[in-house]
Amino acid sequence: MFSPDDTIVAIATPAGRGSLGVVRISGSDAQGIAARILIRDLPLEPRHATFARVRAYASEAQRPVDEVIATWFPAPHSYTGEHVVELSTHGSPVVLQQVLKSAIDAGARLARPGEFTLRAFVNGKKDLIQAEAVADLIDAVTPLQARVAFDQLEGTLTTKIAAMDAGLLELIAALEASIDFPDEGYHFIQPDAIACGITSVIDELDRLLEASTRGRVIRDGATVVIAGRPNVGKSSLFNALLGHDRAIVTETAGTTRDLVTETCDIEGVRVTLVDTAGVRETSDRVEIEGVWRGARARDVADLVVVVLDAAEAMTSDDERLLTENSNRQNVLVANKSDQPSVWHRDDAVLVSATSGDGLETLRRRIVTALGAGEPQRDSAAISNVRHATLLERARTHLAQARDAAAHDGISEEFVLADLHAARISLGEVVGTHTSEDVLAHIFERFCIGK
Ligand SMILES: Nc1nc2c(ncn2[C@@H]2O[C@H](COP(=O)(O)OP(=O)(O)O)[C@@H](O)[C@H]2O)c(=O)[nH]1
Ligand SMILES: [Mg+2]
Repeated sequence: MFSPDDTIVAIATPAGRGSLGVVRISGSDAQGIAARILIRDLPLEPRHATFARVRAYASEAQRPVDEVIATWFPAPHSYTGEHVVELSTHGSPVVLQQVLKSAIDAGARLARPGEFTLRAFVNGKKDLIQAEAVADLIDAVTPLQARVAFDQLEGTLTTKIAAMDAGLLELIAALEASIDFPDEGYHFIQPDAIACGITSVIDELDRLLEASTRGRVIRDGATVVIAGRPNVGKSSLFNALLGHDRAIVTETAGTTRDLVTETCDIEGVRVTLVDTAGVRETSDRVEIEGVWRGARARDVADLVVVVLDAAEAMTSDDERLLTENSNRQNVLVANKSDQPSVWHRDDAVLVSATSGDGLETLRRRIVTALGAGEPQRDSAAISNVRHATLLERARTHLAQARDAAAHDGISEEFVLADLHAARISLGEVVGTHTSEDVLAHIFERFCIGK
């Protein structure tokens, strides 16, 4: 899919104007290309930041286009594991394009999306989890997302998987020895010991999978819909959670008629917050449409925040909304706590959208209900559906292997087949067993220059 022998080049910094921009060149001819486009008598020294000028290579005049700092990272001590030259230019899109063109004219090929990181993977600088973590880290919009991605980049998950794989390899070795010397029966390992060894790997997988809901909510964010009858303070609560006045608030019932959507950071989780029209019987056509849209939004929400007015008796509209949302993931809010309450429910968070009382508790309740609460100590978060699916598959094979091992008369070959299959699934997570299609799919979502 990619030609691995080309020397590639791309602008590594985002589109737009800045004080600096970076052009990255990687491949066997990186130095040669740098020598052709830099106006400089001496070759670059390894790992030294060197001042130089870049020329327009193909033009007649070969006139200088910018002053740059050039750094040469000799293979294999570079991001990609190949020779890499990085040019820090002035951050003008025009200058960056000229430097890029000059490198292409001097023999480089424009890199495809993710090609630098793909090369890092192919050259063993990063496993697949870490390569994917690079994309996640770049895409992160909350500090928590960045932390989870960075942990994976550091290899927390990789280490866990390597430990499980080593455990399985040991069991496989013992079982294979038993097969090679059939007269000895289970001489090298007892069935109990096999089952026990498999169980400890299954337990470890379960811990990882348990933490995966949290990881996925952190990585992908969640949609939270605010519902309630008119005038209970939905829009006020929406604004309070956002921290600015986005939705219109008035004392007139039926003010909000369309969905109002904003993203915000709730305890590190990227939440798409949706304010809806109040649920009530109405003959106003616009309001009917609004109520219908609100119902649709609740259907697709990860969580519904049902707002009730603590200062007023509950109505049949409230009751209906409570029943309707009881099967959904929900958090109940008793709003207007600054006024005397006329009812009380243990399961509702007492909040005042106008004074801000109770908002902290509400934020925590939302995050907990989304399954993204405080992490277990020392847990590596699985944030990626691909990882979770493969780990589930490994678990299924291990459960089968354990069953087979527990049955007298089932041959070791069956146990072995499942243990091997489990190792393959684990290997796919890290990237030791991964098809080209999967790789292409993963690297597609990178931007050019990464
Ligand atoms: N005292 C008090 N009034 C509130 C509170 N939250 C909202 N309100 C008032 O209730 C009315 C309706 O608020 P709004 O947010 O538009 O409700 P919505 O129709 O559910 O979106 C407005 O007059 C708000 O100022 C609160 O916590 N305390
Ligand atoms: Mg409103």
